[in-house]
Amino acid sequence: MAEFQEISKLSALHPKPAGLVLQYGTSGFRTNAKQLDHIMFRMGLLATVRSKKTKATIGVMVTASHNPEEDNGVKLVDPMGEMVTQDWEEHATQLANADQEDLLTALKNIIEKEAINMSQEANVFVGKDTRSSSASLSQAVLDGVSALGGHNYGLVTTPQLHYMVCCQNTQGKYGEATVEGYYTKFCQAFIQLTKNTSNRTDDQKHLCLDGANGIGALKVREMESHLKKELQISLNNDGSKGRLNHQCGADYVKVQQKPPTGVKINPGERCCSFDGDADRIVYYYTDSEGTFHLLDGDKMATLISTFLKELLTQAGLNLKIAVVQTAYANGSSTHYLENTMKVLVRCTKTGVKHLHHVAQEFDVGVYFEANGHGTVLFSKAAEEKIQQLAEDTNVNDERKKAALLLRNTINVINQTVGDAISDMLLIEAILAIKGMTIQQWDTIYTDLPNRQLKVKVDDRRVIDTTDAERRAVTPAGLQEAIDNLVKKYRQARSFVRPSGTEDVVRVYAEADTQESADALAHEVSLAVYRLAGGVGDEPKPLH
Ligand code: 16G
Ligand code: MG
Repeated sequence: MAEFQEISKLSALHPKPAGLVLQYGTSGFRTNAKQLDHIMFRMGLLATVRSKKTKATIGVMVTASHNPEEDNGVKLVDPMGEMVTQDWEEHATQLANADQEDLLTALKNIIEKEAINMSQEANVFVGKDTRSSSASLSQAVLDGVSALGGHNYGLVTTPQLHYMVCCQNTQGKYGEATVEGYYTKFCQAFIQLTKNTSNRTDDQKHLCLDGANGIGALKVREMESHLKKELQISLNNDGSKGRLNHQCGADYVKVQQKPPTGVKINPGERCCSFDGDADRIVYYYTDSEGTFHLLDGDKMATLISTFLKELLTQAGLNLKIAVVQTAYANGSSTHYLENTMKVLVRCTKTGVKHLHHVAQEFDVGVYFEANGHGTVLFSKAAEEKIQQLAEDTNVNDERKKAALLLRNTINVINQTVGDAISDMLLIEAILAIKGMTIQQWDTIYTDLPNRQLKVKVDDRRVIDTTDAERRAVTPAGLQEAIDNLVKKYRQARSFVRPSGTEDVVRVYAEADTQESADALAHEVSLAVYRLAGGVGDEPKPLH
């Protein structure tokens, strides 16, 4: 067929380096940008056949999120704005690793296996972040999509691309499939939510933002006028000078537990950081003594679920709300949610797609990873009930008010994927409505001291886990060793898991004091090193 000849011709322009093997990881392919040209072309092909299969628009986002500037990556977005399904992740890996001369066969295998009608039209939305390699790599994706009806959105945040794919496939019901439509939808909802919060001072409207020198900074600047000064953002690390994710951004702040460079922070001031593709956010402040306080995904999940639960009660709506976390959630947050807030908490494997999936089981599913990826999902039935109540003329003022707030809350949230911009607007609105400072939010519960370490091993796949990654099944003896170490400390918990994005084993430990958490993390690292084939020097104690 003519299209296959065309593919052959174009693929010669995007050759695969011999011997290179890459996996579709936790969120797509990610590595040094120099190794990705053929992957991009092939993901353009795959997105096109995925579009034919689903008879819907598919998204391709070129980004390596919080990784350094020299890396890049690519991930596929399914019709409702969610991550691509697991069987197609496998197709992606197959196609990516086919030798140059086998590419057509690999593609035809997928087409056959999925029974794809090649005469079906295709539509692919392509987005990219601000990395210098993103321009040519997204062009390689477009070459793969070639002539088949791709739409190039150019520079967008990852969640903006997810949003636009969803808008397109719901014929505009979710909003208009443009960046402008995105700003209009979320900013209008924010303004509605905050309009009756009387007496907000300029201080309360002010937010200090670290844009990680990435796409989020650019897009916040574009969005600003839509906020009508109801949120006044001082934008730092806007990409005009500094390097992407370099000593700044959500990952740096969370891992280093300190403020980003390039930002002057006044004591008590509310601050937040995005990551490089703006699908992740953390909040923080420094107190009058200069001590740094981080408010991570767990703190956001708690604030949001408390707010929603109160509104649902006021509205008299009997909807099932749950919080979805991972093993990294601080033990204090889980304890607070279950025992004080009395909300259902579920734990899943690491990675947004896993949390998203579980959150879909509830009327209201609030999901957050501690690292700041997260959002809220409302079931169709829940949205309808809220909508009906908001329009009902026979309900009392209190219920009505709660229903209207819930309706606007739904509209300020990007339900397709965790979104730093939308999460920021939601948190800002909740703090405004509750008249709460960041310090008051921080004192809802106190985090247990914790430590994360990495251990290099010969092959991290020797570690297999169960129970949402909280227990190791292999290698033999490792879990027992961890259990025995945990027993030595108070309020302690520890687990290990192979990373999905780096060639390391990750170790997490928490306990009643920082010294204990550090000691436990070290001892567990040693157990991994000894029982799971550690390479290089033995892990050293932290103190
Ligand atoms: C990716 C995931 C993130 C997860 C992280 C874990 C998405 C969009 N991103 O960045 O959710 O927390 O990987 O990394 O799913 P690790 O496996 O190296 O610990
Ligand atoms: Mg990211």
